[in-house]
Amino acid sequence: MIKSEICEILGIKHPILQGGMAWISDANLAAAVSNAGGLGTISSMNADGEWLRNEIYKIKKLTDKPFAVNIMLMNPSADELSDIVIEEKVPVIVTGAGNPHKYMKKWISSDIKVIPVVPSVGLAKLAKRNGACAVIAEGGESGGHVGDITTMSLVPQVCDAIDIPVIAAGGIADGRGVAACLMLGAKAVQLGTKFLIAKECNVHQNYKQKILKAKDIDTMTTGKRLGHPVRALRNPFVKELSKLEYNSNISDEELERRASGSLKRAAIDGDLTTGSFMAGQIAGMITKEQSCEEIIDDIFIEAEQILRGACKWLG
Ligand code: TUI
Repeated sequence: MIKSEICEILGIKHPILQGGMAWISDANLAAAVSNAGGLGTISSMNADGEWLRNEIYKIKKLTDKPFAVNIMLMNPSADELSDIVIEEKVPVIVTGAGNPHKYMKKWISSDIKVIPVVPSVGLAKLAKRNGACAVIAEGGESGGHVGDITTMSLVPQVCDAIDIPVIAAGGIADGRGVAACLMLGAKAVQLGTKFLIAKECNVHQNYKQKILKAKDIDTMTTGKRLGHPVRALRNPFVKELSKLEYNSNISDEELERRASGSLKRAAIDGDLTTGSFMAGQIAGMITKEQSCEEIIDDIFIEAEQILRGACKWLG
């Protein structure tokens, strides 16, 4: 059994978190992950207050285990959502896509555990100073909004820089990835793309099929020019966006307008030509739909075997 201090801090059985995925991770997916011994996460990126409150009510009916709400700081409703998580006594908040500094004091004084996603050592140090109980060091292999540094380079540098637990994310889909991240110094892992194909995930079937069919080279990033690079599976929409990005006659506003709504079109409508199917570079490793329990059990059985077998390297 693989355990770490993250299990104690968060009250979970296995050191694994499900990444909050906008328009995708709802109460149903998060509850299935929490019931399987990980930490499920409801994404509030696409949410208004009423939607989030409703999902929190639903998850409390579906599980008595801890869960997280993910607050994306680019969300125009972030201020409103930041109060709802307090009112509804959410046990854990994961933040992304920005610096959560202005909310941390009120969350921590309300006994909420805060885990910011950090794409750099500087932000990890800031998160620790502001009272985070752990950080998620997310490498650029991830799907969606990504930083520049890879998981392999980022995780050990963040582990060296701070003395709170580090959770690795980006490029992890199986027990090999989990074992490798523990060797880099991480105390847990966060997986997004792998949970997107879970049986309990309500995303459109076209999205799942695209991930199940993807190969290693099938993702690409766009949006660097706008300051928020996004990794998604190649399709006509993403290829066109990439062309426009290098066209100096196209304004930033026009680019933003084209990108806006594209994740919803993929996740809810399954629109293969105008949707943005955000996914990590490990999409090519995902070949079958499984329940959250099967995903987590398989991953930790494999990670344990690998770690036990690792002595062979010592002769
Ligand atoms: O946020 C994510 N992944 C996401 S958000 C998203 S929704 C979206 N839709 C359209 C366009 C863009 C996004 C899809 N995927 N992951 C967590 C994450 N946080 N990755 C990187 C960061 C991050 C970036 C900058 C965290 C902090 C940060 O701080 C910058 C600063 O100094 O404020």
